[in-house]
Amino acid sequence: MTNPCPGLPNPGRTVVIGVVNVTPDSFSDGGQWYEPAAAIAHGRELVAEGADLIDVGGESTRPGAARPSQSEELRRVIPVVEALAPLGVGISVDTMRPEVARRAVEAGATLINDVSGGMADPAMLPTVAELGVPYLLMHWRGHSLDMQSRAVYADVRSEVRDELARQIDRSIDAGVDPNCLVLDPGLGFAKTADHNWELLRSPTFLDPLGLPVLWGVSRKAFLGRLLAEGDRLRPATGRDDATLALTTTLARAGAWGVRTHTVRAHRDAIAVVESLRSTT
Ligand code: PMM
Repeated sequence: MTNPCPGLPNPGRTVVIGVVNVTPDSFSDGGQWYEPAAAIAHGRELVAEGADLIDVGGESTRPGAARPSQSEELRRVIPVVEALAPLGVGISVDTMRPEVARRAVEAGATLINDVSGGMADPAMLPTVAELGVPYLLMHWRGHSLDMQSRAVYADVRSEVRDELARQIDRSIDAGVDPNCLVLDPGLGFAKTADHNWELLRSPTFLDPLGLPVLWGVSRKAFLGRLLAEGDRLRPATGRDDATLALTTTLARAGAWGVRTHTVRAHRDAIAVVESLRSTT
């Protein structure tokens, strides 16, 4: 029996993380929550819908995106974390920067979601170890500006698994509590649509690493392509039903969590999955 990590939700079903992108340029919600007041109101809605965690991010990671400065990222994220933390829900901060992670935890964040898995900044892993909060470690090969040029794999499943295993070792070497690690295969990050589908066809492929797994599929471009009419990708907000189909499949396969832009429908789908699992 391992010691649970304080702050890591464990509700006995798949966790739902609601996304609040405080950015002008995220592909998935088109800058709708860029103003702090709008972001805070949206976070409150997601909490009311039953989110287990709210993931607050100030940097768009859409392919080709340029990075905001650290001060701009702090300006976007911290007021939203401060406003949502008192609601009692867990707050995750989606950042690759150790200083943003630290300031967000001081402002009430309870989990660090680092899409670079500790690779963007060498100070991140020691900072996470010092802060002692759960750490979401995603598979990553480089910044958004040119990440799709790194989407080259002989065997995407084993390469993603091996690269994550290396980052797990680095995290533990830096002092991060292994009970506080959550993995994420990083769909869309240095991966083509075919790579994403290949990983999704084996939803337990990271199980040998022995850690909880979160999937971020919500509204991603590979769903837009799947649902395209001719050359026209289905717009991001028209991808929620397909996202829900994946949540159902992933929850059925035992995923620890899903990261989504809408919450209630995902909680409902997970309730159905749990009821099917029930033996009574
Ligand atoms: N995807 C995005 C941003 N942050 N974090 C994790 N852990 N996993 C993801 O798949 C992920 C992420 C990009 O999508 P968005 O525009 O919906 O935030």
